[in-house]
Amino acid sequence: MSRLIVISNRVSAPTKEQPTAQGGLAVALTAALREAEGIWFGWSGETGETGELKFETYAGVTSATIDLPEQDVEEYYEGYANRTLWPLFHYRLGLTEFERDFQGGYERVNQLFADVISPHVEPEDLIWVHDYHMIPLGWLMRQRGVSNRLGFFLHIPWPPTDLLVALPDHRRMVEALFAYDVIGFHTREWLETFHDYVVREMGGSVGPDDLVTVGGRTIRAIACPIGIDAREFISAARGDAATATYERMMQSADGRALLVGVDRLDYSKGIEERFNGYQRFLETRPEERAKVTLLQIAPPSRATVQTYQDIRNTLDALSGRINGAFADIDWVPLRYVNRGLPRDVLAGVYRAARIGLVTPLRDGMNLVAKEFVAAQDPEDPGVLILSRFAGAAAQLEGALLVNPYSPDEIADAIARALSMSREERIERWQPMFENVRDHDVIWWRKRFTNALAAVQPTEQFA
Ligand code: GDG
Repeated sequence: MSRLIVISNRVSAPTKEQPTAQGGLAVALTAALREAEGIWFGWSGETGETGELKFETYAGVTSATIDLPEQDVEEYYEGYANRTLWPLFHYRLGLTEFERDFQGGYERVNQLFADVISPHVEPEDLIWVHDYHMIPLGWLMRQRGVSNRLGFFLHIPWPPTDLLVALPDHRRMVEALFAYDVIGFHTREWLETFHDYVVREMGGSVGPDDLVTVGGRTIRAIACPIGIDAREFISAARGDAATATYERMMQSADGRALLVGVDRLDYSKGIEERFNGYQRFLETRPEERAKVTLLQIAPPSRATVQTYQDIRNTLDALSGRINGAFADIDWVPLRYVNRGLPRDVLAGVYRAARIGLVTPLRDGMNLVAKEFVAAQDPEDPGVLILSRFAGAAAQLEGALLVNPYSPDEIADAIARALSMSREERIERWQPMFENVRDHDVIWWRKRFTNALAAVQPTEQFA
């Protein structure tokens, strides 16, 4: 069997300090790396100047991390990744910052990764690069003589051509993608917007079997939706910590229906719009007011970036206004928790929820929607209210789909979910549950790595 090399911005393989893999992606890749005796490369999250990889093997998985100089962290990570590509790829041109320094830092770090990783590659290795931080890495590794099968997976949306062309050097970035043999997107929608760019901007063509050709180079571009570690999450939702949380939640809800939102604090997640929708619900349906409580969990992320500080301030103010306007002596309409909770506690929170509110303005997939579905009681499941702009909407057809920009649509969906019969809730939930269970993160990993393993190394790079 070929070795698997995984490369991503951050490494979440288990280590001595953090012995269990955190989150579905980490679990899936860790399992694959253990089977294939592979290595996971990435940034350590620390600043430093040594430029050397630190190897650690723990529980059968090897990770190799590197510190980055402070300037690189600012320009590559906080700059190009978080202030240029992230907003642009989430359709937020107004929030996108275009700075040459950012682009320079991005190129420098990708060069550094190519320099330090390439010497560790063996001829039969399968190499799988992840996400927007590392788009040019494959190309740079090719320049260093790496002729292996190379795959790339994008975890965020692929933006429409008319937006992408606002990025200086957009064509060079997409050309670099053609150094990979297989590239993966979560949905057909993102795949098709990629096709559109290739045809319109590069004069390329789209063939059968997911083949895409530009000039003399043909690669496979596939839709490959990520899933969660469904088995783990279903059992976590029935475990002791989740059950204790469930009971605590039900007691504190005191007979009211619980609405739950769980998101990294990020403007793409539509938390502000969700609060506006909830406020509209409270305004327009006074008789329902004391029957509901919204719990929003939002651990801060990317806190050094100004737009993230702005969204935090906005949400602090908005949650205060909603509670100020509607709270009673014995009822608070909105509980806004600004920190993360352990995964098994989260599973209990989902299970106690009558409604899961997942309303991103744009999201590559959205795993919270799938976790919510997995955690439900099959005899009495809650209702998922899901943004039509989340990649997950293509798979979770039993959700109430909403346009998150419309407070009225969110308010109407809340009202509809509250009055939904148990029979209808089960009917909607069952096929979603089967989808989440069958298309889990292991399925996703196998679909991608099988596609990559099936590639014949091209002469061009051999
Ligand atoms: C990117 C793409 C794509 C959240 N709060 C807590 C917590 N979380 C966990 C959730 C979930 C994960 O974080 C978030 O995953 P998402 O998919 O919702 O979003 P991103 O972080 O933006 O991920 C996204 C994903 O990559 C995978 O390809 O789906 O579209 O943007 O697992 O549960 N976990 C814990 N405590 C919290 O308070 N333990």
